[in-house]
Amino acid sequence: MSKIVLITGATSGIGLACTRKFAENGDKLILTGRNEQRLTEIAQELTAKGTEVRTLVFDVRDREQARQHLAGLPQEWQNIDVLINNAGLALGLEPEYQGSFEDWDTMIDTNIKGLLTMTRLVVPGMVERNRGHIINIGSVAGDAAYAGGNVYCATKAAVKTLSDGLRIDVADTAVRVTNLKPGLVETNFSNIRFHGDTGRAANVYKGIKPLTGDDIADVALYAANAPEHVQIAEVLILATHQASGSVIVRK
Ligand code: NDP
Ligand code: 8X3
Repeated sequence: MSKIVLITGATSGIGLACTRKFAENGDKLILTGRNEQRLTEIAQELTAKGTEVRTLVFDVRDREQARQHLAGLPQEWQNIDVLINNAGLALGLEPEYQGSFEDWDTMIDTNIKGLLTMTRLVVPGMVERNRGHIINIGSVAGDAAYAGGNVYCATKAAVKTLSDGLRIDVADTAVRVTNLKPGLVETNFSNIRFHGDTGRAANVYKGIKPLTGDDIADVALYAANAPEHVQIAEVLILATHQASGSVIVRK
């Protein structure tokens, strides 16, 4: 049965890959992001292939905008079946005692508070309907800190704890909660982390075949379509030559 799937940060990387996979699966999509032009282009591409799409342009850090956009959805789009909390970022790789206050605030406001905002706004309807699925994009970074990862790792550890907490809080309903924890995925992630230093970003994926957004989207799609009595609670997805956040074998 076709589902209504809301994906945050649908304009790039893992969010865009999920967008395309769920569209191919025949689902209806609510795509959110900050880049209106990119969202429109993606929506046009998918609409041409027969997918029903709505786009919502807002920053997940802006609680009031998020609230207004969701409340403004037409009635037939209100019953969201799957929420993919994907929007997020890392900024910097400095030691904790030298990090940027501004970068820390952006990561915490986006990766933790933005995810919480979306959860708070969407999940009550799921609980009321006794149907729904939240797929949070955590990270191997949330399992253990790595050098320079400090605040980013802490935000992804928070995603794990918030996923576990939510799973407990909805355990008396049919709502499911999944925390997907990718390792190295080649997206725009490292360009953002290094503030546009593309050479430094490219080095992150040197000597190893990294994951792609599609690899993560495949798992998200599997989790969303697992039989109703099956809850894929948490999945760690690594490149074959990556063993943990800090053990990466490059050849
Ligand atoms: P990308 O930079 O390619 O995509 C990030 C997406 O999030 C973009 O669409 C971006 O939109 C959006 N976004 C960022 N900040 C906001 C915001 N404040 N409001 C709305 N949208 C926002 O990176 P990835 O696809 O790699 O990252 C997606 C998620 O996956 C993140 O949560 C990241 O932490 C996680 N992750 C990534 C891994 C990797 O190795 N790449 C590994 C593990 C987890 P915009 O263009 O407007 O900035
Ligand atoms: C993104 C993967 O290893 O750069 O969460 O933290 S990593």
